[in-house]
Amino acid sequence: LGSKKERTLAMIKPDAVCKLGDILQMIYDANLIVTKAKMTKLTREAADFYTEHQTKSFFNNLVQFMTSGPVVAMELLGDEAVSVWRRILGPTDSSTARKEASLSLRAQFGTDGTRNAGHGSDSLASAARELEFFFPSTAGQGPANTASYSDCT
Ligand code: DGI
Repeated sequence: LGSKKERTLAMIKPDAVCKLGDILQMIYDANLIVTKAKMTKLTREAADFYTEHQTKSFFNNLVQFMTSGPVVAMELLGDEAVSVWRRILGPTDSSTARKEASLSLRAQFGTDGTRNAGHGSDSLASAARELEFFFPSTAGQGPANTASYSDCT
């Protein structure tokens, strides 16, 4: 009673794929379950994913960053998963995140406002759209799997 199971789309951005282990621990500690996962290198799909931002000044930087290496997309399931995962991420700007008392994912692994380690759907409606983007229920499989990643230093 009082719990609301939700599904949300979590994405680990290219700058934090090397930290996937730490991030899975944060997901586990928050009582969220990974119900789908895919590592993929986005190409022009990145522009479609961020289509709402296409008129913004930072759009080109954003797409360039998001296509610079593999991302890991996951469906997370749990009580209030949308807001719980957003809380784990912390503020959009990693510098702002580092000023907060709690050590969010972006505070730990992000660099600035563009290179900010992760993404999370901001509503149930966005989650439905973004999950369909990465894990389509019909017509194809979405962005292709990337077989390997070996760039961690
Ligand atoms: O949901 P968020 O990822 O926290 O934020 P958002 O949906 O408003 O923006 C999507 C991404 O676009 C964000 O993760 C990084 C980039 N972005 C958003 N606002 C700014 C930005 N990048 C820069 N450089 N400056 C911004 O103001």
